[in-house]
Amino acid sequence: MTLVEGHKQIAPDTAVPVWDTDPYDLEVLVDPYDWWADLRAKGDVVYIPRYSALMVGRYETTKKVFSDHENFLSSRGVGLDDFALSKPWRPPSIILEVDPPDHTKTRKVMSRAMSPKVAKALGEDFRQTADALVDEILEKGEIEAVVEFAEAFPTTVFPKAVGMTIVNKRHLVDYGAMVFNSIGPDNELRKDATTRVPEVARWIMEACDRSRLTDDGMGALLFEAADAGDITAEEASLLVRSFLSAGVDTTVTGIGNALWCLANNPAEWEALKADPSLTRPAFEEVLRYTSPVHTFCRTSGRDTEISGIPVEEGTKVICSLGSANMDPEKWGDPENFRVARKPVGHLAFGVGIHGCVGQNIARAELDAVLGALIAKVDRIEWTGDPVWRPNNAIHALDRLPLRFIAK
Ligand code: OVV
Repeated sequence: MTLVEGHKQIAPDTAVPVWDTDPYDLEVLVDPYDWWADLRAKGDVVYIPRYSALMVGRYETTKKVFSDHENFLSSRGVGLDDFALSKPWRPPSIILEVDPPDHTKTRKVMSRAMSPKVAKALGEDFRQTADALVDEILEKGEIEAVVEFAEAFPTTVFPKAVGMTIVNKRHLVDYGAMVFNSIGPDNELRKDATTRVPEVARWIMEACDRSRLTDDGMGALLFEAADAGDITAEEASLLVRSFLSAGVDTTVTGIGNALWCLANNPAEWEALKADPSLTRPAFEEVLRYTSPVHTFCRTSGRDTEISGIPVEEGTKVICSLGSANMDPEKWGDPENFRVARKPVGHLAFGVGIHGCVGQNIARAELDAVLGALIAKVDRIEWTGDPVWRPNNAIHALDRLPLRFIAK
């Protein structure tokens, strides 16, 4: 069998539009908006010869594929590698890269460990840390906000919430880059990110051991589930690894992207300051407008169809969450960032049984960060040009030169 990027080469149905393009081209990754518009214009589903894969980016189709876990599997990998045919770069995640019934049990344990109640209890520490960080930033005035704000916050509060006793902020950020770049082709980005796999992955697994965790964090809740017989101790460790895989880069990106949106849209920042009840909707709009996780794949587990187009078993379907979140058919004026939009149904957290299980924690972090900004900051201004950092699955900033002016 001929493999392309670790999956079966397919013969697409003749009715599928063919688009000779690279969704993982560096220029697309750093500025995807026009490319997404082209993707949606091609049709419900397109064939990308370069990767011998189908791709979807219209809202309704993307939502449908993402919700249909029976036809579109996660257990064969959510990147371009088909785990049925090629060896994954790390032992697969037991919550992300798995289907029901195996998924059901781990999902339940993870949702309990990150319940609204847990998120609420963490809120106090999140707020204290956000207040202190914003005070520090105001003292400095001008900062590079990716490192000094976006990375600083989650790498402080999240390891603490998990109950980690050994913390290496650099390893946490680098591991996130590895995990998310691996959800894509084996291009330069993925090769660069994974050069340090043995060292960083070993550190991550060590940090996930029960002996390295406090008895009062989210990690301990997983080992309590192991004590109760819901999962094994090995599974608890792998689920701690999932916290560290999915909980750092994503929220770092959420904070960076929020600052980018607010600095670019001063009138919306004024509207948010004037009405702090818009804090939550403003974050949802940041998610819709910037899609911190822009792309995930699924694999068809049987012959099926998308919008009436036959799809053969073993087909990788590249799903552009970022494009779906900018589809004018769904959003009317998607190109406008509006803090009061309340974009219910955005796909930034995914949708269906694999929808982000940590979203309560993410929202609690952003409530704290935006709350501290609203309370203390009058203006957010550019001191230079923002720079985006290409990643096969994450739509994140690399540099945010910003000035913060106190109230
Ligand atoms: C990149 C990512 C997203 C969600 C979950 C995981 C990883 C995991 O490792 O479980």
